[in-house]
Amino acid sequence: MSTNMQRDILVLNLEEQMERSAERQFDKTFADCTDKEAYYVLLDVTNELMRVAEPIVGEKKIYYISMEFLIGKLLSNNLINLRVYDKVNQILRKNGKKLADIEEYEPEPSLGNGGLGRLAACFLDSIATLKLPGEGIGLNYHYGLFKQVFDKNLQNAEKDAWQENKSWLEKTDTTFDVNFGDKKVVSRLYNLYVTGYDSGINKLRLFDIETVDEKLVKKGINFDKTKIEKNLTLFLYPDDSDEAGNLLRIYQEYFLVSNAAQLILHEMKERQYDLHKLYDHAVIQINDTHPTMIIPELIRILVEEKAFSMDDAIDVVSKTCAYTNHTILAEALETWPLSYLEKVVPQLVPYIKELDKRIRAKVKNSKVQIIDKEKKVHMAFIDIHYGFSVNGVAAIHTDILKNTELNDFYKLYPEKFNNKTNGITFRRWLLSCNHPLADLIADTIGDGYKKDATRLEELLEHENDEGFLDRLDSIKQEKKKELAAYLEKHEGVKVDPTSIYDIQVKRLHEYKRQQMNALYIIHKYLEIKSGKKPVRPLTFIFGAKAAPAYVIAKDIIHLLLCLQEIVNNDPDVSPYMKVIFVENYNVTYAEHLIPAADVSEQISLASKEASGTSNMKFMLNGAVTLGTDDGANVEIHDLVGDDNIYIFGIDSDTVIGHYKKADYVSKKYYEKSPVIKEAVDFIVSKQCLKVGKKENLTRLYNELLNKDWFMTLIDLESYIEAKDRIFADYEDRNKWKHMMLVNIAKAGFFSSDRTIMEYNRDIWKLQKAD
Ligand code: DL6
Repeated sequence: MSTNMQRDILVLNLEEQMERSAERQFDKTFADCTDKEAYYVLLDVTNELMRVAEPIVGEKKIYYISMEFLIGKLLSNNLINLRVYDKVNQILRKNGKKLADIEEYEPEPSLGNGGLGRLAACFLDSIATLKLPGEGIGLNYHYGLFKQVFDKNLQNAEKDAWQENKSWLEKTDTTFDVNFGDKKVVSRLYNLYVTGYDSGINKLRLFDIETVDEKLVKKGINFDKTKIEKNLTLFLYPDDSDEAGNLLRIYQEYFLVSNAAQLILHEMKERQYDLHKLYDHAVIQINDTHPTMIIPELIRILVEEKAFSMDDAIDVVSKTCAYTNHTILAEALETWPLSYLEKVVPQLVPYIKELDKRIRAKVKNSKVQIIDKEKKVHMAFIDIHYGFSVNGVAAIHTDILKNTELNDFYKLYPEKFNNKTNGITFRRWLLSCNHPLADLIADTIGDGYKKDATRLEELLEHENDEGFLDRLDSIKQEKKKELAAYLEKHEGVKVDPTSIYDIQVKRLHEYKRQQMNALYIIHKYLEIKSGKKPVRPLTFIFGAKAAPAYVIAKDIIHLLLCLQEIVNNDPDVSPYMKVIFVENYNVTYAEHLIPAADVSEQISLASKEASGTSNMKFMLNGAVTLGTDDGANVEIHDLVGDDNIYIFGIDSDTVIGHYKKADYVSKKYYEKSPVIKEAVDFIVSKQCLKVGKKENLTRLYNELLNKDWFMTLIDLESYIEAKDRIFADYEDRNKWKHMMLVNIAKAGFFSSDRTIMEYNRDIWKLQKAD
């Protein structure tokens, strides 16, 4: 029987399948199952549907290698992609159940950190949706990224035990030997099915080892970092503030690429492809520098095990590998001491030296050498010299790479550089998280936009349709009410759904400038205290995790939590303004927050945010951006025009100029402006110190005054002005509804389907499966 027929039969008999599964697993009827049991029933039948779905195959495949895949909960998304969402909901209703209640029991896989990992997940969805043969290759972290817990206004980190026996993961029989310099481990492959929207199935390949010992984790997320056989896949981003942490990260990275190389070569062998033509059958996208070792590893295997000459091996691998850069922050561009690599992967070192030697023979410029004078290996440089494509993730980011950060490389290889502006999957960030909006759009312009997002522009024909604009507005209100209920349940804070929801959710980093938002909140607080009330209550919502070793980032969280306590408990102020820092922000939380947002905070220092992707998710859900001309904000600005976005602050050229001349002095702005001075001083005021810790608050205060590397103070006044303006404009309801409409209508460009089509057109060159 064809897979399509098997699928159709399963779908036809879905209700019976569910009954059978309920009986098999719990000895109950489906109606009698608890919501938790119902989740396992749905998991079971959905897994079955995926097992019989058509795999996407072709002569050439994309292998997207990444240390992170922030896939989020999968149930709703899979039901939507498999086109059984409505049918399942009907059956649930019949049995007195709601999908939203059932989904609460699905654990969120903790396999990513932020934008980079979430992008990888969106890309897998789009690759499958476009029927391109492709796989993600990553690691199966047991505790993944830490779980954030607040105590005394401080962030604590705990392990996130997300794995369960019954899950989306399928254990396979595939194992590989992975040899490190001082030890050998045996890997195990797990598969996770990736559904495309109304298309076929690809796989995410996650590797693990069976000797991991979860009991190694003692208090919080502390564990012995030297016991590699026991800790290798415990955590994503182990604390790398010491040598053992750095070494562990290198062990993890090599574990990933060794498995990836073996898996790819195994598939080539199975299909009897000529390895000299590897690039005709495989393209490897290296997601940031973390999987860079795939290049020397593949070269090593081809030379040592497949009798390739060094020249041939380098040639074939260079034609197979492509690199995506996701940041210009120097500290995030990995450089590993050669001595660390000699310890963990001595077998790769001769190859890395050979790659370095060949560049030295060709190019004299010391700034492009792979191994520098201090014997550090620049991983990105391996990718650029020995990959065939280098891409940035938004237009301005790619321009900065070409013209500034990687200019020496751009001059060497102009043909390799290209831009691929990021995107988001609309299946998750609209169809799944905002059903009423998705339905309204379908009612208005038809279903076509679900496959071709540019059709959202057709909504512009309705810009004068008051009825439509009112429906848009009432959906936003409905989502705001839902979020208010969710926040009350999860954070214990009551918010006014008629207030303006101003939301900043992303990793906590100084360049993203959550501290600037905090200074605005202080400013508003003091204004209200002095009697100047806002026209409408304001709700400031934050969600962010700080890397456990990033001290100032944790201080910023501390300040925001202190402000939350001060503001929300002050009877003079709390009716007019609330601050909520949600605990343990993750994909699930984002799915509740984003549809309800009015204002999308995208306030990074211009030039520093490579792209950003929450900006796209907010826009798609009708929020208006308050931001700098940075990352993909620049493209949002171009698309929606000056009238539908609020841009403030110095531009990227000015920022880069300040860095070049080293002439930025934050104190100058503090001394010149009473508004800035008052806000900054509040951080160490008696009122703040009463609820906060002196050490943390003083450190942050000093950082802002004496360093402020990400130039918060230079932009603060224009930020306050723009934010006051956006809040005032919210009162012009017609104008606001129109802005919502334009933002939604113009969001089509940011579908990750478009991004993946561009990757495929320019880099991967895969044939779509029939
Ligand atoms: O490309 C995905 C995502 C971008 O949207 C963000 O702007 C960028 O910060 C992020 N990059 C990283 C890499 N490390 N750092 N910093 O997460 O990638």
